[in-house]
Amino acid sequence: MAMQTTFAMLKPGVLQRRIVGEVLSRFERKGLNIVGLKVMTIPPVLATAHYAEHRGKSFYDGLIGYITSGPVVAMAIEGDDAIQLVRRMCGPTAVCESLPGTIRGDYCLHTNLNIIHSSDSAESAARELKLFFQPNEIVSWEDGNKNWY
Ligand code: 3AN
Repeated sequence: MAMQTTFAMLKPGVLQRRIVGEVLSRFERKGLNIVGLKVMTIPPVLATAHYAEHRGKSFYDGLIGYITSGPVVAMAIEGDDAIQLVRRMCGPTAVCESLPGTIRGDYCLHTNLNIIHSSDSAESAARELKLFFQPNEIVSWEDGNKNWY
């Protein structure tokens, strides 16, 4: 196991649905540490940088339109194997494959509105954390209960 920090983002609509706390609670209860957190509206230049790998795909324009359509909650989450763990807690990209118990399985109906993003590799996490957070906006902290998770 390796201590990792991953990037995750609650997409537009999550604030409006007032389920931010519910989703954050899942990460907290799991034993992961929230080490960066901010509400922001994504400027188009950041949206295109973040989703550069999808440029040219059929859903790209809709994706950029959606992600810039309202405020998001950007998160840095730390813990042992956090990158893969957070991905698994989110569930697969396609909502019809996301099982109940995962965030996408429990909170969304359509793949293009799949409510949460999380980094899929160490390289993506490093790139995305740098895009969304200044170094001093990520604050590691010691958890006195860490031996109980
Ligand atoms: P993930 O967010 O699970 O890493 P990606 O990076 O393949 O998935 O896709 C980024 C986002 O693009 C997804 N979260 C989803 O909102 C949207 N997306 C991906 N594939 C499709 C698709 N086939 N149809 C509609 N939207 C899609």
